[in-house]
Amino acid sequence: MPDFFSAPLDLTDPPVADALAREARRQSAQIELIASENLVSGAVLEALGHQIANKTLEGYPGKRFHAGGEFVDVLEEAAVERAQRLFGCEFVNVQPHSGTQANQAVLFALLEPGDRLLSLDLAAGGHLSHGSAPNLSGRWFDAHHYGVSRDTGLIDYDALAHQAQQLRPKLLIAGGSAYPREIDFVRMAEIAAECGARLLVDMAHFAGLVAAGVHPSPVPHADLVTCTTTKTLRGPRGGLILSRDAQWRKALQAAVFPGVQGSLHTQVIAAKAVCLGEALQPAFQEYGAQLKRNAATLAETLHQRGVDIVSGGTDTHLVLLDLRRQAITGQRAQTVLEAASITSNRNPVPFDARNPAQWAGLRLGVGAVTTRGFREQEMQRVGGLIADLLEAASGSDASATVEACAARVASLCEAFPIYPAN
Ligand code: DSN
Repeated sequence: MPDFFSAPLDLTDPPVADALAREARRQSAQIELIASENLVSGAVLEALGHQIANKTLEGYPGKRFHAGGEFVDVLEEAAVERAQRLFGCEFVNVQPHSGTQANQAVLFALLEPGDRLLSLDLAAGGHLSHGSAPNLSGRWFDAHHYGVSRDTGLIDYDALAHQAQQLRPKLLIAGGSAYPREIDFVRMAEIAAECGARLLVDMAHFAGLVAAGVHPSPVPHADLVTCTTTKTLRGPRGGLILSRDAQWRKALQAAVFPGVQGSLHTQVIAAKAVCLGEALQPAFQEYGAQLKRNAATLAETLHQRGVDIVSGGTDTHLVLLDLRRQAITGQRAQTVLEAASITSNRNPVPFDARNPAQWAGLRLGVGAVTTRGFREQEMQRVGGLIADLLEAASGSDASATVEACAARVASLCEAFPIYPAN
């Protein structure tokens, strides 16, 4: 009988161990370009796998509903203090289990059911949790959306100001999942103030760039800021709520627990503390700067090969391709890239069809490859591979190109190894 506390997984549960091992090999052998992904440090993984995961706790440090929370208190206080220093804010809640739950808690704190909110349209790069029809936020609130200019792909702030004046929302939301450009937070705050709305900025995708000091911070301008720790912040799956001051503290603490969540994911709190500590190191500033250089290089390489880039480029880690010129769907592109071991996701482009099967966009992000060590030279190679694959995808048989690109992906990945066990 294997020892319960020490037996390795491959002995106790081979099918699960096998799937995990194969996933580790997949990550090692594929070029990961999903914009919401990254590769966490060994230290973050160690915290995530720690037995602190056994601990059940509700409430906040010093005011828990269960005994035995003294060490989790140390971790939660460290995570809060590090986030305060990193983002220059007075209030932080590190408990949200995801970015969506962070947003849900903000809506719970600021709005009553039926209240009006105004957020970026999904096809223009918004997020489900900002009032999308199938999401709770779209069911329980009177959600309206602003878009981007058809000519530039950029937010049209004058049109937004006019729309906000007409609608008088209680909450204006900036940010999303696929808007590749810097947002003018000063202008957003003005628009919110002019119509009597609060401003929430969801910086889930670009939080790491803000932390690195290579992207403007929304913290001084927004009433509230949410993010994940997962993406460019290079930490565990989970969310944060931030505010420049403490005026919403009581409402937000209560909104997270007991409002929308129960007990903590204690191992994730530990891992959040670790990733926030890493983001405070000078090396993270260089990581953030490299993210921007890598994304810009990828966008430029693809543009030179005749691929349309939504908004003409990027200010972040994210590049959104518009494949209408190639006459292929995002799904077709995603499938062909995946066959060559490049992982990405289909996405709508502004004013796109409602049906995901017909979306014309492909979203790329450089968080994981930058962590892996790719720089401009590698991004040019990756851009060239993607351009070859997109050209092949618009023909009837892409298999020869896929095979040639897959071999080049394999050699690139071998040159930039990740975790030691791989
Ligand atoms: N919001 C989704 C994305 O951007 O891919 C998941 O984080």
